[in-house]
Amino acid sequence: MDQITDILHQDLDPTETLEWVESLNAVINHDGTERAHYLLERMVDSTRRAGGYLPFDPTTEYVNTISPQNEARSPGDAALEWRIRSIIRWNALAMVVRTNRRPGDLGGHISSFASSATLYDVGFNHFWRAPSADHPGDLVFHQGHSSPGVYARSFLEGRISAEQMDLFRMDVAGKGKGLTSYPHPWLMPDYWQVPTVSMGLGPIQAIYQAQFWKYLEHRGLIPKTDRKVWCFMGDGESDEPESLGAISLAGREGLDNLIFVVNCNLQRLDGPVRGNGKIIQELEGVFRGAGWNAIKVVWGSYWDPLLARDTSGKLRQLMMETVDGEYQACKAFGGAYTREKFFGKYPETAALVANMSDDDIWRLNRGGHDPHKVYAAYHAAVNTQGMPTVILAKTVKGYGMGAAGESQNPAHQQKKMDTDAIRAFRDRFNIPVTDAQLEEVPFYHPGKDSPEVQYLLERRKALGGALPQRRRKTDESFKAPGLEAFEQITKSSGDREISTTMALVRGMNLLLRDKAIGPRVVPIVADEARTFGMEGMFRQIGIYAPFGQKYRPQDADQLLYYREDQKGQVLQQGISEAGGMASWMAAATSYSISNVATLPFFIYYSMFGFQRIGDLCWAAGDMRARGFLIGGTAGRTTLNGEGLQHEDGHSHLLSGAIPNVVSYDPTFSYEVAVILQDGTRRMMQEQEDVYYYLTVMNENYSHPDLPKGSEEGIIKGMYLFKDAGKPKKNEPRVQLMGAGTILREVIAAAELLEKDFGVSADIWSCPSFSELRRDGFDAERWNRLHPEDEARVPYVTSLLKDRQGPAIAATDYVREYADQIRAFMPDGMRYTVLGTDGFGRSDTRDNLRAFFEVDRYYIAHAALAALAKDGKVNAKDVSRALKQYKLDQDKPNPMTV
Ligand SMILES: Cc1ncc(C[n+]2csc(CCOP(=O)(O)OP(=O)(O)O)c2C)c(N)n1
Ligand SMILES: [Mg+2]
Repeated sequence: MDQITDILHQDLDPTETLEWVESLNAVINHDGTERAHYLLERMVDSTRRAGGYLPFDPTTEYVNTISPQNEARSPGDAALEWRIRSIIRWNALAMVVRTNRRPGDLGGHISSFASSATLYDVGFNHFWRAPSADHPGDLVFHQGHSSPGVYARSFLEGRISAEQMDLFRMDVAGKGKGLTSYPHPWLMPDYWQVPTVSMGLGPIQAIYQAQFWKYLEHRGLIPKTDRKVWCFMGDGESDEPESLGAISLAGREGLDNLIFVVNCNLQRLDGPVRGNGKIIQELEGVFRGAGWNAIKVVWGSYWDPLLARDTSGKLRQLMMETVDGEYQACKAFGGAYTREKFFGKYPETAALVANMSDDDIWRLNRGGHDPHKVYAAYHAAVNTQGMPTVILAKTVKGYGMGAAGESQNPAHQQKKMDTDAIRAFRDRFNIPVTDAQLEEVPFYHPGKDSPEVQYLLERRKALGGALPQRRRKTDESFKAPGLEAFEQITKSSGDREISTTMALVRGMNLLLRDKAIGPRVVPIVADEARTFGMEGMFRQIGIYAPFGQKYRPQDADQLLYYREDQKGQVLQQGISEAGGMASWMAAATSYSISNVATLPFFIYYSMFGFQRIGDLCWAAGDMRARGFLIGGTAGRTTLNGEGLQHEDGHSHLLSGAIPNVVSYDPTFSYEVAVILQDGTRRMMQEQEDVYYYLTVMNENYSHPDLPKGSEEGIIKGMYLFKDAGKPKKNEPRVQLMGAGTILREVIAAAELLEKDFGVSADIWSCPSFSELRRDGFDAERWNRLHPEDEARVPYVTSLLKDRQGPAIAATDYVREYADQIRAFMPDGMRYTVLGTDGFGRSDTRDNLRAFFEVDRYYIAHAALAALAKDGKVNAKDVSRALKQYKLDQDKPNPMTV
């Protein structure tokens, strides 16, 4: 970059330069700028061929990308739109100020929407289409903390009442009418479509939404249309790795259905975004480098005459030299300051404003506050083909707030304003609220029949209806295949040894055979399909490639070759779990956003899921995603060779914390089948807003038949796998519980106990301790609230209450996982939990299970220890077990090594 600037600033022969520039001007005047561009590119090519090193300059001058003569004109009524925008500004401010004058310190933001009001307004008035019979609708990701402005518009439209405006951030007291702090589909399911406020999650989701629409179009599941994904984000938000981390995908796949609007108010929460640089220039370079069409909207119309008179080029030079920290100061300190510190730097620029008053200088507006400039940029964006567009709009944080916030470093957190500041705001935006009313900061509604409201409603009608609006259910209906469709995996595998990962992939293949649901299955991988044995799908259903396969794959002569196809069904998202998850979220909400239900499976290394991209998983819960997340090669001792960073022993604790996630850790293929079937039924057929998390393992073993009648227990999380029958007199008895591959150690432990100690065991398979916990706490809570009614019995309690002996549970997860049900053990039943607490490591499965003390010997020993405490065997028996099974009493706790 510096080298380029240096070259551009050294002019060895100004006369020659001038001749070239004049020739180019002649071309521009005669044939237009496109021809000039072509010639320049050819010259660059020739220079490069001659051996010249011409690095790419990713940025352009610090002026608007669209020159005034190329601006599309808005057909709107500018004066009326200003009135509407002013009223919206007022009500958004009133909403936050009123909220913060009441007890509770509920917070809210004024300055972000103040900076972006015009950016939203132009979109709402002229561009964003609601779903209607004629159009599937655009999707808008709003900047989360600009929500007051969105509510304020709905208030004018009559969609939100004044009473509701006073329920901002009161989700509980609002009893379903409250207005959420930020966009939350979970809490406002008819309104918000996508949660955005966790910075960075909106942008990455928007990219994968746009990709998913193209995918649906290519696969013929939706017609090709001109609908767009619009994503608003803050300039500070661009710091998040998720914000920019996937933009190259959008460029590579030419997602011209995607428009980013970056609100460049030069500030974030603490202060300037790039005080010592220019965020717009930085982002222009980054996005252009990634193949985006970057449109800068830096200056408003009042600058046009000044720029037209800038024949010396000094104003442009000054604009380029000035850093954002200084631009912010100009807006904070006003016209006189700007004349002296900005224009005063060069005599030429000082002369340009010599005839202007300080007020005139103050009024020189930024592009993002000028509806004409914004309209022109949006118009260019929606008409751009073959590439995504980013609009970099320069604005003022806290616009209109004056000394209370405008361009002030602490503006972001400003939520209270005194009456003087409110009066100034009222005057600036000409709001008909009297001095006497000012104290209460009333909402202002001009009336349903006012020209403002009529105009606004007419605009929305022309664009298909009100926005935002969210669809709760798809109009389609599906019938999930019955369990018989999964017979291949509900029946014993006989001598064949397979893993639950293989069972899952078979289950997916069986679903793919279903006529209606099959085409809706969306397998998503982050470069791990081979790890999970899914490479068969490459050939069978193809990998999605928007431009088809342009090469002969290396393995073309093989049966299962790497087949890419425009109609491919597998989404291969490369090594990006965040990308895979965002892609899954797009598919998992397609029922709502496109009225086309799909059933996505995102299969990944379980360690890189809820832990690494947990915030997206949380947002998926909020947005009522439906689909399967598959944590592959899970388990701290089952994925034996990979070591500390790979071996997952806790993802179930994380998934269990998300209220609408249903999690399972199955052992046998028939358990996988029952869960798959039931999940498909609940999500596709019943349209329940839940999503599933399954851990599957890579250990091969043989699988028995589905035990008769066990379906309900599998789904609820526990069933009797082996009944030891009625205990004989004085026979010590234990209840052994397990999940995942460790259930097999539990089964082996039961044999040891019987053979070596004459202890018999009932064996329970527990595919979901998390589901058991939820059921138990639900019953417990109900009982507390209904002290005189017949008590409900938690499911676990009901299964164990007539059983004898202590219970011992072991899983491949940390102890907290199985410990979740401790409270629901029947009175007097001792409960011992074994688990894989501590850092994982690499070794053989046997060694790891011995290390974490979850193998059959430790389970048998734990059972004897529990029986000894209950007085059913002697301490000597426990010692004998230690000796016989060669267990080291002085082994350090795995937590500590
Ligand atoms: C992941 C995450 N981290 C931190 C925050 C807290 N936060 C909310 S807004 C904000 C500043 C936003 O600045 P910017 O993106 O420039 O938006 P602006 O309000 O200036 O338009 C921060 C840090 C958040 N919401 N999400
Ligand atoms: Mg900002």
